[in-house]
Amino acid sequence: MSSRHLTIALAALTITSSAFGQSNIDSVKKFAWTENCGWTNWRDANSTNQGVVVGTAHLQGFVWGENVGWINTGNGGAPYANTNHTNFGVNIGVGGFLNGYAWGENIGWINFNTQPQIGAQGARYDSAAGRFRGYAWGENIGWINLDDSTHYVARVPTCCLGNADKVSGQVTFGDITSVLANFNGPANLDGSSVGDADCNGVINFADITAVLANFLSNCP
Ligand SMILES: [Ca+2]
Ligand SMILES: [Ca+2]
Repeated sequence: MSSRHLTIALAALTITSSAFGQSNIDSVKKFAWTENCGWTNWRDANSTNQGVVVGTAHLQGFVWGENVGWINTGNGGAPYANTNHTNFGVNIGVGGFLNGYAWGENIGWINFNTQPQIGAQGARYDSAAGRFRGYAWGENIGWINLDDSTHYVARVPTCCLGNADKVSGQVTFGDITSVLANFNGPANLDGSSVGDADCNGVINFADITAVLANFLSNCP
């Protein structure tokens, strides 16, 4: 994708009024592929301030399509009734399956309620894995692939204090080893870096303290 094109377009976002809060989409796992329109970026709208937020039962915020412009997943007034242009949006329903519509400024409605048509491949949010799966359908652009094994959209993992190695299970000596092995090393601000036991974007003695304070606790 053209990063220059993307940067200019993102800077040009003029949508105002709603206070969305920062996107909780992962800084690396933020792209989904559309069969006819290329990549979509779920995180970086207005420097992440209006990117997609995954709530407990709904989405809100904006996706940027490199070739199709803005796609609005909802204004946060959930659950979305989806009966007209003032109350549309994407809800997270039973089993994580999505329902409702997003609106693309240049491409019209995108239907996330695809489970009735395609069953288990319906668009859904897999809360255990913290990522989207399945396929959404754009009336004018065809399938949006949320199911790729490499290029998918994920939520920033919730921090489990002490879990420096980011491996599920009990907090153990392995987490201390992980802090030491990455001590003072670079870390992502979203807390996803191995070694960053307290998820604050730096790896230091505080991470050793976090491991010890949570030793043998369980992390999902
Ligand atoms: Ca661990
Ligand atoms: Ca830290």
